[in-house]
Amino acid sequence: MSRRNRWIWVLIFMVIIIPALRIEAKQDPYAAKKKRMSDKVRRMFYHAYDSYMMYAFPHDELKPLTKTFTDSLSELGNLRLEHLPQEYNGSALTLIESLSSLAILGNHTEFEKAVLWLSENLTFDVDARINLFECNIRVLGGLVSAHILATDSTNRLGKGMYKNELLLLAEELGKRFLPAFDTPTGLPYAWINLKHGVMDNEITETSTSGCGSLILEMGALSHLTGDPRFESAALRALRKLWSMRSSLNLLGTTLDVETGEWIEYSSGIGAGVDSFYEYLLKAHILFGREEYWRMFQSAYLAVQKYFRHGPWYHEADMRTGRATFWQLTSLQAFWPGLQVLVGDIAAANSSHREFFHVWQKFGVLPERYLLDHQMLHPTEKYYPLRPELAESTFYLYQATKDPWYLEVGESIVDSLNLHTRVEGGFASIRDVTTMELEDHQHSFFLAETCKYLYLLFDDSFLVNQNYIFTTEGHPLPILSSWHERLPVAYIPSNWTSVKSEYQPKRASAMSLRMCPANCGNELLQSACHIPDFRVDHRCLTDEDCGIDSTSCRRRSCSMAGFCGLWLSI
Ligand code: DMJ
Repeated sequence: MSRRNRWIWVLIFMVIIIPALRIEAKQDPYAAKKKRMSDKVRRMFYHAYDSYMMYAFPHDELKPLTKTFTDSLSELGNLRLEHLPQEYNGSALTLIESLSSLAILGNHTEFEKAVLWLSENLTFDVDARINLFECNIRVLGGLVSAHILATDSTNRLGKGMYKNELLLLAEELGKRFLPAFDTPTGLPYAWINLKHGVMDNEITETSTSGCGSLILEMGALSHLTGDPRFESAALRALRKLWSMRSSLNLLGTTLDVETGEWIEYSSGIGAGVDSFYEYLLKAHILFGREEYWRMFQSAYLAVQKYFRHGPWYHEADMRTGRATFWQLTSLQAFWPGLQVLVGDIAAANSSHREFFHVWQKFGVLPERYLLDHQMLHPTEKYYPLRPELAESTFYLYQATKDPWYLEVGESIVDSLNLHTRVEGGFASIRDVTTMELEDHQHSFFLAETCKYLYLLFDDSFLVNQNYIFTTEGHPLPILSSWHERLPVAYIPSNWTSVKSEYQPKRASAMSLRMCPANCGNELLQSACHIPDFRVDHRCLTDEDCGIDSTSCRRRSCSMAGFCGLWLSI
């Protein structure tokens, strides 16, 4: 390098690079840590993904210890690819589940390869009995979300290469779901055969989440295809389910789809119910219907009133509200994330801390912990790489920017690498007391666990975008064109729902009510909204907190120093 060139480089370094680094450090003192951690999570994802592609693809899921595969998911049933030998049962499930994560990681090449492969090889015209709920959240949700990501303005796919094949597949699958809803109650069967519809003597028992959390995927499918049948079927089922609530606004866990009667009256916020609550709120955010919000609000208040005990959530009988089972389950850890969407940050923070304490105690979250006996459930000591704690950590960091959540995320990443990483991928834990492993890498590890951990440290995918994540972590964009015109009765007289090109970026749980159109193209805010004193929502006293845009309630300052909505019942 000549002396002159050297001087030019020194100059560039001093004038451009050093100030840029300073600005970056000033803007985000945690930038270096976030970069280091997002790289680490990226490597985790690819270790899981590459291992799947090497040892299991195109089967459903990887068995990382034996480096083999599994298709016979008891939860999901079997799908089958047409062009493969008859004895082969599989749907490349993990590949479908990885699509949106590949897009979030910015891997356009692999995303394109996967989309094109699935477009050519996936079929649903198969004699296979599948679980409606699991197939909906994993396969239909994966396809719908990937279709949207394939057709948005980011040019993830080469021009002209993609001709809506994933949407056509999703539509085909959605049509095959429809016979499940053909019951006297409109509540769908839990199991359906993709070729033959509901089988003779099919079981009539299903769960609350099984029939109450189909609306995001099926609603999105209706909006994308223009065929209203998917959304109608899911909405009819949801309305029927809601009509079965008790006078306390509580629901049970299992029910009969033919008679519409409850089978299990006890319920909580975990297995069999969890995503029902999640979908009421998220459906309101995605489709703008006031009806979903009213259902959610009543359901949420009932949960806080009858299930909550300090930071814990026990189960209760829907008829009496009396506590039944005092247990913490791994699935419940999604709840703080949902509370962030509601704006109930304080409650979210306190439960999240307890879940994290349990994680620290065992190294990961055990499936079930008996709160009343302070011990693990004797047969449910496993940890199948579930995402829920990482998911809530991501939401809480988004809402508060409190670096504590970065610490939590780092600790989750470290535990996963320490206890579950093996040469052939990531293995589930059979027993958290011995850390004995189990030969299974669930597809949600790629769809959710890695995704939420990555987004915690690198949320560039979300900048200037507004997505809602399905219960399986597949992003769906919030579009004003998907928002129903609010029924007249629910529009306060001096407000209007503004439809403009600016709205997709601004419609969110916090800003659904728009101020009158005479705002012009200024930032559209709720008519009642008053922003917090500081943009990072930190506070010293209640006076630093403004008025919440959705509920028009005054926010207050938490003990941890964050503005939030405090629900008092
Ligand atoms: C995922 O398949 C979904 O999040 C579902 O709603 C319940 N939990 C599993 C992963 O734990």
